[in-house]
Amino acid sequence: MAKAPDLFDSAPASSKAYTAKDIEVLEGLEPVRRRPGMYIGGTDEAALHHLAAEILDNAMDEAVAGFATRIEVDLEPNDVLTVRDNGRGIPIDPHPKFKNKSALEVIMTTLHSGGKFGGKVYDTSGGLHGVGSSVVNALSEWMEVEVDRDRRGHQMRFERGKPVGKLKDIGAVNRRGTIVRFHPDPQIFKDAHFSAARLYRMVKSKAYLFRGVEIRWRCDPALVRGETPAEETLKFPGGLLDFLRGEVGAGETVTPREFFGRIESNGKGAVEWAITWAPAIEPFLQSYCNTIPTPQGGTHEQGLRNALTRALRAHGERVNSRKTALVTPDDLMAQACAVLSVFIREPEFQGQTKEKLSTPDAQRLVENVVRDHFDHWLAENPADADRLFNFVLDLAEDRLRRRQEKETQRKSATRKLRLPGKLADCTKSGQDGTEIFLVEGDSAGGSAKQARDRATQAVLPLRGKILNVASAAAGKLAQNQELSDLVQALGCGTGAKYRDDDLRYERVIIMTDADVDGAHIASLLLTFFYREMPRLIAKGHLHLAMPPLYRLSHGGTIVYARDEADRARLLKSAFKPNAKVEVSRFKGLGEMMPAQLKETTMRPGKRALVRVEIAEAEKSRTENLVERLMGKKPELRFQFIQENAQFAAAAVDI
Ligand code: 1YM
Repeated sequence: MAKAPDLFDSAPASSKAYTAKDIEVLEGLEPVRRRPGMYIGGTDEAALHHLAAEILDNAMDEAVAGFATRIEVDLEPNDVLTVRDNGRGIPIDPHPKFKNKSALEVIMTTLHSGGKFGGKVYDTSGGLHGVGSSVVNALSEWMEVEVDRDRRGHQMRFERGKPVGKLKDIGAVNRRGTIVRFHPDPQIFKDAHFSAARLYRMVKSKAYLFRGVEIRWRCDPALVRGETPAEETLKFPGGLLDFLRGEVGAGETVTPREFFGRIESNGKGAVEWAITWAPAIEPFLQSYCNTIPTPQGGTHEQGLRNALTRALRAHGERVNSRKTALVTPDDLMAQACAVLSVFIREPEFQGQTKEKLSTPDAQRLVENVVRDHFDHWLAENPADADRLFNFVLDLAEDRLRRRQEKETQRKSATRKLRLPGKLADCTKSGQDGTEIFLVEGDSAGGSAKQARDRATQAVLPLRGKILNVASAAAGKLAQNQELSDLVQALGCGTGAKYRDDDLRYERVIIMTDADVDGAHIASLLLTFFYREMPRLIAKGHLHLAMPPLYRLSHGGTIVYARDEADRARLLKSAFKPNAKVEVSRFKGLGEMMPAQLKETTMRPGKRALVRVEIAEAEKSRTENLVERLMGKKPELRFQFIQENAQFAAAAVDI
C-alpha cells in the first residue's frame, strides 16, 4: 500500500509504534448516555451528524498522518452508516491493564482524551472532537468494527456501548484498515435522521481539505435528492483551489488569478489557503483546523486577515497612495471568497460549540506564511495588485462615507432630542403645514396639548411673564430659560444667525388668554420676535391666536365672543330677542375644555388667526412704539400712557 506523503518532515507518528499501555483510561460510557448533550452538543439532527463526523475524522486523521490513502463512506437505508479507511487499523493487541480486553475494546468502551492516544500526529482532539469513537459507540443502538491488520481480519460488535461477544478473528485478509458500521440509537435521537446532502457536503469538504486522500461516496439511491449523487469518487489534487473554483464558478473576479498557496513542512504545522475577490458573489471565509470546520473563526483567521491587510498596505505605500491607512481587514475581507485550512498539533477549541480555534501559534503560523506569499504575489502581478488595491480602497471609502452619513443622522437625531422637555412636538417634520403654539402657562398648555392635531401642531407652554428683551441687558437673553427653550424649539437661531430654512414650523402662533395679562405676555413675545427674529415676522410666520372670552348659550345654540363688542353683536344676531342667553366668561385658556379650545381657537378652518406684519410704511413708527412701550426708559412709557389713556380699552386688544 502506497503511503500518503507525510505533512511534516519531522512527523513522529510514522516512527512511533502504538502500544496498548499508552491508552489512558478515564471512565466508562454511562455518563455519555445519561447526558449526550455534554459530549455531542444535543440530540438533534446536528448532533446526529456529529457522530458521522467523529468517525470520518478518525479515518481522516489516519489519512493526514500518512497511513491511509482511501476512505469510503456508505449511507444505507434506515440510518446505517459505514466508514472505512485503508490505514493501519485500530490496534487490537491485549491491553495490559485490562487483562482480557483488546485495545480495540478499551478504545470503544471508555472515555479518553484523544491526544494521549499513541501520539497521533494530527488528531482532532479538543472539545467535541477527539472524544471519538467511544462516544459514537455509546450513542449507537449497535456498532460493528472490523480491523484488518497484519493480514488478518477481526470483528467486534457493540450494543449501546457494550460489547456483544469477544473480538472475533475472521481469518486471512489481504486488505488493511478499519471499518466502522453503526446505527444511531433511536432512544437518544428521537426524530433525527441522516441527511444524504449534509453527509455528502461533509465528505466532499474533507476531500478538498486533504489532497492526499480519495473518498468514495455511496448512498442508497432512495435517499438522494437534488444535487447529491448516489455515488461519486472525490479526489481534488488542486485542494482548496479546486474548492474555491467550484464555489466561485465563472463569476467575475477582481484579479484573473486567485491568491493560492500551501506550505506543508516547516516543522510547526501546515497551512493552505485560496482566495479571490468576486464582487458579484456572496462573500465567505471558510476555515478549518485539521479538517474540522471552524465556523466561528479564531486565531488562524485572525492571522490571515492581518497578513493580507499588512501586505496590501505595504503595496499601497509602495505605489505611494496616501490613502493606504484607510484600508482595514474588514474592507479587505468584505468581498472576499476565501478558504483557509491549517494542520497543527494539539489544537485548542473555544466557545460553547467548540467551533473557534484558540491556539495562539496558529495565528503566528498563518500570519508569517501568508504575509510572505502575499508580498510576493503582489510584487509579481503589479497590475493585479493595483486593481485589488483600488477595489479594496473603494470599499474602504464607501464604508467611511456610510459612517459619515450615519454620524450626521445621529447628530440631527440628538439635536432633536435636545428639544426642550416641555415641548410637545408634532410628528411631521419640516416646515410644510406644521405650526407651534406658544401657550401661556402649564394649565393652558395641558389643554392645548389635548386639543391639538399631533401630526401637525406642536405646543410649547411658557411659564409666566417672559423676559422683556427690549429692556434687558444683552447677556440676559441667553440665560433666560423660557426664551432659550423657545429658540431651541424653533431651531432657526436668533439675530444675525437667524436662518429661515432651519425654522422647524411653518406658523408660529402666540396663544395667550384674552385678558390683560395675556395681552402683556403676547406683547413681550412680539417684542422678542421683533428684536431677535425680525425675518420670521417679515416671512409671515408669526401669528396671534384669537381665543374667545365669552361663551353664549341658549337652547341648543352655543356661540363664542372674542370681546365685549363681539358679545353685544352676537347677543343680537345669534339669539331670538329677549331670549335668556347664558353668558359665561372664560378666566383663561386653561379653563376651556380641550374640545372647546380646538373648535374655537386651534382647528384650521374654524379658528381666527391674525398674521403679524410690519408694514413697510410703518417701520419707523413701530420701532418708535416698541422702544417707547417696551424699552429701557420708563418715562417714555409713562408719557405714552398719558397721551393714550382715552384709548386704553383698544390698547388691550392686540
Ligand atoms: C473508520 C474509522 O478509526 N481509523 C483508525 C483509527 C486509529 C488508528 C488507525 C491508529 C492510530 C494509531 C496507531 C496512533 C485509532 N487509534 C487509536 C488509538 N477509522 C479509524 N486508524 N494505530 C492505529 O494514533 O498511534 C484510536 S483511533 F487509540 F490507538 F490511538
